[in-house]
Amino acid sequence: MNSSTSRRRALILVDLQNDFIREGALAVPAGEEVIPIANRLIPHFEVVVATQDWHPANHQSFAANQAGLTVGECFQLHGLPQIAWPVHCVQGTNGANFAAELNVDALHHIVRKGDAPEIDSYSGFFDNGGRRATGLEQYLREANVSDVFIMGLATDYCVKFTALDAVRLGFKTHLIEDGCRGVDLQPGDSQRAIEAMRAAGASITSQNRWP
Ligand code: VGL
Ligand code: ZN
Repeated sequence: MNSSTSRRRALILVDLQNDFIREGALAVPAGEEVIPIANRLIPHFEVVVATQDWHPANHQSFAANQAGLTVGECFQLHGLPQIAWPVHCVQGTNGANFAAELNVDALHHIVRKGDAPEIDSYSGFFDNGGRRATGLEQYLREANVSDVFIMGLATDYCVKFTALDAVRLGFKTHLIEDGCRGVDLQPGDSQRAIEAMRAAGASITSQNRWP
């Protein structure tokens, strides 16, 4: 089988960063529980990619940068629906660093996103307007990746939109459901996100697939 027909499998670790776990600025409930799962699964994949939320301090998704808005409120940001978030994952801060326990030496590629102040970027592939690509698609294609296995934080935001873009781009897309945790601003958001990923064509799998 030549390289153009080979099917390589990539693990995509979404936003396993300090601000999304424990006492982080945008802590996802029980978010830290997925770090050991990531470390355990890494050796099973030929390609391992991590995304990293990477905002400038003046990012316009931060409630603190929007007069009159409080965290959790929805507003329009340059024509796109946006949730006002706490200041998080500011470039160069400890909150933006990968979780200390994550086996970062095993990562083949890191994708930084959300660096343009005027637009958010939940997906690891494109900004929320679907305009600017991060380079992840090109990286995966050059690595002859056919299947992507996605896990991380948060189920209802960055995991969801990364998976939906992966399906749309034609990757066979698998969600490692128990490798994800969600924000659940509204109760049920994570479950609805999983349903949306399934409906779009992602297959839902579990870490038990690699015993
Ligand atoms: C995320 C909200 C804001 C995520 C990132 O990683 O899911 N959520 N920025
Ligand atoms: Zn963010």
